[in-house]
Amino acid sequence: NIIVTNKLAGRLMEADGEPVSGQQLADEFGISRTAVWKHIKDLQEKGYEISSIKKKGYTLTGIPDSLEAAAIQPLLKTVRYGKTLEYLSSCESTQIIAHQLAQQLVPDGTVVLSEEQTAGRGRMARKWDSAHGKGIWMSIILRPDIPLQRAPQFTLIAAVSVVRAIEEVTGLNPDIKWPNDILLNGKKCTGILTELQSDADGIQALIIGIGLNANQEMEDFSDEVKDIATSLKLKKGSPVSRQELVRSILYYLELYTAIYIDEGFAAIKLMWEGYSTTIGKPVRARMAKETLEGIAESITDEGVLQIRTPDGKLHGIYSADIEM
Ligand code: BT5
Repeated sequence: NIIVTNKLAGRLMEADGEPVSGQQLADEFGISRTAVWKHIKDLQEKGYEISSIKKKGYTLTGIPDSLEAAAIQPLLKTVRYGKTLEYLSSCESTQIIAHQLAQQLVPDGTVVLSEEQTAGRGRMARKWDSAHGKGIWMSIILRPDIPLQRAPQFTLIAAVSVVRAIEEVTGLNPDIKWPNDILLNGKKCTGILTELQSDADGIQALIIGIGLNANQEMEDFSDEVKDIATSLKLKKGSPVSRQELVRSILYYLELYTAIYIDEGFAAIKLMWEGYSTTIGKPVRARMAKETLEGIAESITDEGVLQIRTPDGKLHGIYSADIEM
């Protein structure tokens, strides 16, 4: 029954503000007009704004700010990504759920979204601040047929996809800081975490975690991140649509992944370099065992950062925190 309710919501969303008559909905869904009316009531209780005008029908005038499948899927422009979508109001981490789902043979492009994470994580077991309903806390399960060592490139593919989506939906112009930060005026608005499941046959699943600060106010951030974090709303001065952002991120991620699989990393690398604040700058790279200072010269075709130290040597950095 909830499935019919959701499909009906989708039908009204696709009508794009035009009224759809109760009779037409009844015919399309093979239910009575009274049943249609009950589904409409259910939707209204969930926060969907639907007006009904005699002889014309039902018009959708507002959708709740939720990331549930019914709100995301109808206007999705992808072929596969997001077609299977697990939505939770709260969880420890969408990465954990995605890892579990990945073992159950869910399809390429399966998405996990949660309104809140109680133990959101960054790289190296760091915490990720995930206030309820304010951001996009999303994990995407991909099953690309690529060798293990190419997995880090997906962090860069995801970063370019998120930047394009932010530009498209909000008009803001974020930068990328290698490897996984997206910044607005030097403050972090998005972090990306790429994890994988592999066996002797290679990669079974890539789990791409995206944490995007959408509508936080300053007070929604914990003291630990207040000084280094920002949200799209804070920068733009008005709320942004999380639903449109999710759809746009999935659209670009599917598109750029296809380009990457067909043509290799070169095209993605060009876009990435266009958005990067890191290349050409003096940087300090903190790694687990050492710290290097030098000029960030380029990224390789594998996505490895090349730093030239003052002694003229070129160092390939696979993972680090970059200070500029
Ligand atoms: C990251 O790690 O930037 C990857 C973050 C990935 C989060 C997503 S949310 C969906 C999925 N489920 C998860 O549990 N995780 C993924 P890293 O580069 O290690 O940066 C972590 C650091 O960023 C922290 O140590 C803080 O300093 C800072 N930070 C934490 N929360 C933040 C936030 N909401 N906004 C900006 N900075 C934050």
